[in-house]
Amino acid sequence: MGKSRAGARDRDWFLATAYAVRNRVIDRWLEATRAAYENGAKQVYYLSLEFLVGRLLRDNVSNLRLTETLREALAPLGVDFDTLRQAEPDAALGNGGLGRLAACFMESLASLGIPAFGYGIRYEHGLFRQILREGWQHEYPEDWLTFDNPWEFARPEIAHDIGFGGSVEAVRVSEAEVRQVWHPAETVQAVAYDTPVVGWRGEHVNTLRLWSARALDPLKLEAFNFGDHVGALADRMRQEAISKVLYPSDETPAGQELRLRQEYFFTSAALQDLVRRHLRVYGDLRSLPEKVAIQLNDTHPAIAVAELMRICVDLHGIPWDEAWAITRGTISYTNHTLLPEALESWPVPLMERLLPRHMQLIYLINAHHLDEVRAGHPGDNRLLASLSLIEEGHGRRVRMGHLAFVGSHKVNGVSALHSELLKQTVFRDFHHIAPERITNKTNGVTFRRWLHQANPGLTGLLAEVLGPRVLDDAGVLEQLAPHAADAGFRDRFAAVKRANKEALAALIRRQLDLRVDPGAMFDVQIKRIHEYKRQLLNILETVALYDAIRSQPHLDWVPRVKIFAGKAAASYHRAKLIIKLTHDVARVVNSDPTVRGLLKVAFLPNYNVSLAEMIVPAADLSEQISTAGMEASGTGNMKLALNGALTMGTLDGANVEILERVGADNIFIFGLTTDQVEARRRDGTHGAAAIQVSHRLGEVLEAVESGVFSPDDRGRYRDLIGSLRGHDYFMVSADFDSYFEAQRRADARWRDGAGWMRSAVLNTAGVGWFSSDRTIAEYAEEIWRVPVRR
Ligand code: NBG
Repeated sequence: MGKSRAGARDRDWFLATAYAVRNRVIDRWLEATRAAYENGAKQVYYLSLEFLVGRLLRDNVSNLRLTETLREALAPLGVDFDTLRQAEPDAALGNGGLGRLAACFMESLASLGIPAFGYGIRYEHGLFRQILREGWQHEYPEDWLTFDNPWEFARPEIAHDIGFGGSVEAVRVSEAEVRQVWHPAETVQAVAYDTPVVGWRGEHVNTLRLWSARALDPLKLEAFNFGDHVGALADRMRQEAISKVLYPSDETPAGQELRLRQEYFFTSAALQDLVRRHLRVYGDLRSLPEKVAIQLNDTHPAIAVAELMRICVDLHGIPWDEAWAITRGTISYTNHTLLPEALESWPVPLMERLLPRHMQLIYLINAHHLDEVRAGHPGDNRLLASLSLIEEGHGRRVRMGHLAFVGSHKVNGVSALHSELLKQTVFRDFHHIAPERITNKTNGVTFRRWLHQANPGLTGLLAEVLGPRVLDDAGVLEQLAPHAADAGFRDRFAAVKRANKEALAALIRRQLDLRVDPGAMFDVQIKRIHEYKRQLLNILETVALYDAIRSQPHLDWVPRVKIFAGKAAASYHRAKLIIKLTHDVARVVNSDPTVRGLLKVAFLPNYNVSLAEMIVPAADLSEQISTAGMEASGTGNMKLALNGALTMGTLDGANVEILERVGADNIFIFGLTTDQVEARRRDGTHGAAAIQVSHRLGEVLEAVESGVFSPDDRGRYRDLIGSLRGHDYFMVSADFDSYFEAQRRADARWRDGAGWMRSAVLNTAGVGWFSSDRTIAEYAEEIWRVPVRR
């Protein structure tokens, strides 16, 4: 690092260590890449606008099995591995579950030895830093690249031209053939930055290739010479803005033009890159479906369908039908949400202006597609309108989900329930005409990060009791079940949990200046703040519990710490207000002596992957309380159960499958089902009805509404609470009593200490199936048709 030992800081030690580790990776990486070419293996390409990677040092060191070696090497230098690894900034190139899933999938692809590339954007600024001032969220830019990023390799020589705008010209290339030639008005370069992705035991290494935007002309020298220094750089700034920042929207529309530019930018770069690689080896695009699988992570890269058609038809002169077979044979698409506001669509005029040739191709794809529909269902105009790629009425728009659907050979949801709902709701008519298309691939998480690294204490215990094979095969966790009956084992399991809770309690003390008792139940809700995820329900229940403790202080209350963390989209006012309410309640509850510390509320700021790695191993209770039918899957639910937390959950997303695997005795299920939610929504007054029958809820709402927790601004929560009295779309009122009652069941189980621990062990034992290795093996077999090395 060019520094003396005395002058070196944690960051220097981190970088020096990372470079030393990196050297161990490179040979394997080059070797894996070469081997994949040589044996003609099929390549998987995972296209994702987000990769929420977090830190990489511990991941790489642990997968290379170098953790102990490294500690020993650092000790004589007086350097502590756990201190230096915290100097690594999180790569926060994602918002939440969707981006983190992509990162887990990359790790599992490498661990299963499947040759794969991840393609995305190298955002200069990832997800914003959250700062809380008096409980209000403020967003600050995040700067992960300020210091060197030791994991990435810049490849300035690998660059693709990405066009925007301009016009399309018909050019006769032979007597028989006219081709459409796109003349973009503007061209930006996509430059590759590669990060090696090390699989378990370092046996296979793949590549995460992120694109950065580079202007072709760095500077208008003439303008500069005439003194217009800012104007001379303006074009460059505009073009390079494409990879400047991640859109901080999570399941909310990001409708701006720059977003569409980002989507086309990385999708086109990815396709040009993989087509070039394919042609170099096989010389012909016709073998693409046999040698390449492209997975679209949500609709963000859905323009790939039109782009691949453009490459085949316009650039390679492949006849339409054949090009279509290549495209559909290669591409498949994962849907991650049913929320109508998150289903992407772009105004036709914007598409025409930004991507004129793609718009023509989309019309052509639509024409062929609707012809087929018409042939099968003559005269059914409703069906045609519903299946069209173009939404007519209030401004014509291109429906990206429809484009992705027609251009894919498989479309999957991310939990059993979600995939069923896809068939019944957003893709109902598509499912009718293509009943084989939709399939389910329930999400998973990588156990290397979320168990081995995040919870070394538990991992050591599991390896001792089950044998080291548990490290390679999550299926072995099943064999833990009989140990739940062994008091000696439960004590050791409980001791690990206790140590993790002490570490988290210390963090809470440092960050919030709040003392919490590691002996209390740690009740955790960590995820993006969103109305459908219902942090509000949790806070209202907290208020109800607070009232109950105060009115009967002598009862034997279970001590609880309510732990929250999560970010709200910058423009999502109601979500920010919910964060504020959490703080207002925390202030009152935490300082009330009559509560005697039996209830504490802690909101940890700036939730990210690294903070999750601290909280997950320390949780006792996992709040997965979304309105039924709204959380596509969830993955935090899996991480927490894996680490021995009991789930407090609705029958939503993957909670349903967690229930099946851990058993009804080891999970707390409450609330309306998807069908009941739907039925109740048809009744416009259900909020008021629920409040009428619940005295407890009525009191809680009145207190919050009248300003008991916000004496500085008594009207602060009037609208928020008012909405629960009316239509209450998210069923907070309707589910309140059921939730309160389920929480009391949790209390009862907690009082039976042995019973709680038995359930905790059975959670860890029951969720081996939620390893992303299982998920990826399913994609490999049923969607990509690539072999898996196990
Ligand atoms: C999210 C869902 C989660 C799911 C992740 C990963 C989006 C659009 N969807 O329930 O809300 O676990 O995707 O599949 O971010």
